[in-house]
Amino acid sequence: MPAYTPLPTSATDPPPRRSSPSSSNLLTNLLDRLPAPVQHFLESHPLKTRPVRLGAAVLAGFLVLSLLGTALHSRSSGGSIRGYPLAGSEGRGKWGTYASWLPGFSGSSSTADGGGSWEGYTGSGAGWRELPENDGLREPMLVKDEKTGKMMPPEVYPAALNPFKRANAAFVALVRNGEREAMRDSMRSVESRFNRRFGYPWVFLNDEPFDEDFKVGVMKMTRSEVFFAQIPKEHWSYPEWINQTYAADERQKMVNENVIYGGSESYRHMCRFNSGFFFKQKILESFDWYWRVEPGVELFCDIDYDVFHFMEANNKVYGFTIVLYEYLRTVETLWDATREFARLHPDYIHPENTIRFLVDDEKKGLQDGDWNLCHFWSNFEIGSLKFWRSQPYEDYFKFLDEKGGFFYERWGDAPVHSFAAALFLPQSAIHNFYDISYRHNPYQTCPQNRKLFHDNGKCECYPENSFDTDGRWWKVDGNPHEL
Ligand SMILES: Nc1nc2c(ncn2[C@@H]2O[C@H](COP(=O)(O)OP(=O)(O)O)[C@@H](O)[C@H]2O)c(=O)[nH]1
Ligand SMILES: [Mg+2]
Repeated sequence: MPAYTPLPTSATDPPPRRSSPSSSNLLTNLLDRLPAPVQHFLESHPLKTRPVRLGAAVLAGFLVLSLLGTALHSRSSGGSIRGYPLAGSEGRGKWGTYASWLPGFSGSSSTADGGGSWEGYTGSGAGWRELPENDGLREPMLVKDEKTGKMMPPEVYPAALNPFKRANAAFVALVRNGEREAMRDSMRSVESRFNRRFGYPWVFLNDEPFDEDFKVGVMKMTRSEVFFAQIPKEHWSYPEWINQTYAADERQKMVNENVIYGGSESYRHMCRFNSGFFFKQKILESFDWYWRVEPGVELFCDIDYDVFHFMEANNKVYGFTIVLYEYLRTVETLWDATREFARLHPDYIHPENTIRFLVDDEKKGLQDGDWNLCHFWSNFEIGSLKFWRSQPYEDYFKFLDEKGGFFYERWGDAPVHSFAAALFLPQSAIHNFYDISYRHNPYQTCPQNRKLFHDNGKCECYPENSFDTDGRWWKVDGNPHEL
């Protein structure tokens, strides 16, 4: 039973729970099942280097699918492969096109002149050759298209060829109807740089109903399932203990001081929602992991591995790309409130916490030190939903919410998430995705290691344009760019 089963394309109901996968030894198992000549080929190419491993993985997936395809015998047999519906079966149907060539393996032969290495493509950069030699590949099985009469090579859609189980993960975007085009830009980037290899679903959240233009527009950007949900009123409104007159007065003061978003009520609801409620949405119930995507963001490097499995396999809970300073005026009492909470719940503070990332003077610690205003920039997050659903965070958010600072000041979800991650988690559970080149105006990161990320064509960014070229912001873990 595959852990990852695509569901109907557009839905408002939460998808059923997906079992938690384990992909360990999957490659080994796949390799063991391959025909002897292929195993021989792989053995003669020690699986030590990453490029060869990748090539082997693709080849293994290709061959396993081909065996499955042969077993299916007929194009009209329906059914599914690892949960991807074949042509003619129910569902969105986008996966169908890929599957239609499978029976071709028992049919016509190729006219391509195979053999030899792809000399024209070897390039000069180290590590470019992530493809197996042509000698180790099959001839493309050409199938005659009945409508056009043309000979068609197999379709190679990476997510469908990826044989590894998926995590219980989704992209999550809180977004307004008016941000459709910026959302589509983000999706174009995420899909081409990452998700076309994995096919993770998208979940869109909004305090208002999504309009048809938005829905159709974003569905065109992905071959994965897409879910839409409206946020319940109680997650996007004033709690009864908030003095709205006082809140309005405080907003006016911020407007007078030109504080960014100082006068905006919706921005405050948004920050409170992202702090305390996004992970409680019914549509996300069945998921364990999320990647937060905002409209208008961009990725500049290929991400060829499953970031969610990475998180799971390394006991990571919270992943970030950019760390920066918060505007003090928007969070004047947040640090004190957090210290008060920590005094009430000393048991929630993890012994291997990263308080030193937050305080101006490491020696003073949480209760005596001042906050240096550092926080994870939460418009990008890859994280565990279970963490936000845990008791310590539940209690922390409730405590903060009762203080009223989301409305009387303008507490952001970024410092709130950052404090929780730094206090309740061990340092080892926080990960800097330095290899994900990410841009949200006006900042962007770009990996510094030219050999690993640039000479091989993996990234299109310029290392010197990175916001953080020397790892000085997240000092806790050393400088990741030196890895
Ligand atoms: N549905 C909805 N989404 C919002 C609203 N305000 C902000 N957002 C979303 O919340 C996120 C942060 O808002 P954004 O305007 O990008 O703030 P910034 O990144 O801090 O400048 C984005 O994903 C927005 O699309 C709102 O009133 N309704
Ligand atoms: Mg934004």
